[in-house]
Amino acid sequence: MAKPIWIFNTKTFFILSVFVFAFSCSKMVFSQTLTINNQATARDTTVDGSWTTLWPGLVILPQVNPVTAVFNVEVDSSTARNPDKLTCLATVTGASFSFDNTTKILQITFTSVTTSNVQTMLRSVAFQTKSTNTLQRKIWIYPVTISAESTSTYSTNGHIYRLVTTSVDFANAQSNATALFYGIPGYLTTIADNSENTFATTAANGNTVWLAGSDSVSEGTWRWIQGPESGNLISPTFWDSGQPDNSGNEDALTLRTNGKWNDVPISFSTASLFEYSPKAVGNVNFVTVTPKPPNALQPAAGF
Ligand SMILES: [Ca+2]
Ligand SMILES: [Ca+2]
Repeated sequence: MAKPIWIFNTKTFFILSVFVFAFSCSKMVFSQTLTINNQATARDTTVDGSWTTLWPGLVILPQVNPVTAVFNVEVDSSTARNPDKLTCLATVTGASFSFDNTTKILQITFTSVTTSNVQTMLRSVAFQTKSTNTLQRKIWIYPVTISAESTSTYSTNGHIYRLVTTSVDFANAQSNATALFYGIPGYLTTIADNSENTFATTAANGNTVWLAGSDSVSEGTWRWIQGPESGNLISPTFWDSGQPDNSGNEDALTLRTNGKWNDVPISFSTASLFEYSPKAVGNVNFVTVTPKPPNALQPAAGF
């Protein structure tokens, strides 16, 4: 009878799907890199004039040693008030920090530090203000440079580019790009101009890499499909001679080793260049300021 066979096949398919999904997840775990894994969403902290830690539960997994990196913690300029201060309360060998009172940026530099000590240092980041202004402060923590991976930072836009040489198809490349890296999700690289294209070519280090472009929706109309420019028409373009040729139906974009672009089938398999906009999507802490009682404050001028 056809019906029982159909049910059996559906069940088999479901069970196989579960195994395939579980296997995929286990692969993802192995391909993960240093990740601030519990800070993907914004936090809320209340401060009262004392030094208060902002990310006391921050976790970095897995432990990949050593780490050479720079992190920024920044009070958003639209919310910062002049008495606002940031510091690190911990002391760690190989780590140093400085606070710029004008930009309200605390910069923490790690040189060959264990991930455990990076975690200790970042957990100790503290905020203090003597301001009576109760405006909610918006504070980010984000990586500026990371040398533990094949990454480079483009100073023009502050974005981090990460080369992953494992060859995968277009769909997997997009999926892998969004995995958290130091607590921030990425995307396949998008190119804004010739300078960024040159930078990306150098970052690709002799590999042909996926970019976030596609014309699968409308043949010949190329758009970015990931990242801040997702949905935008791609302009300018840097096609190699004779490209795009849609040879055999090619709807995905690659950056060749010569810095020129080629359209390829989505089933093509190659390396990836991930892009991260750390400041735009870094871990945010919304800080509520609760001033101390009036008798603890200086008297208002004129009274
Ligand atoms: Ca095409
Ligand atoms: Ca082509």
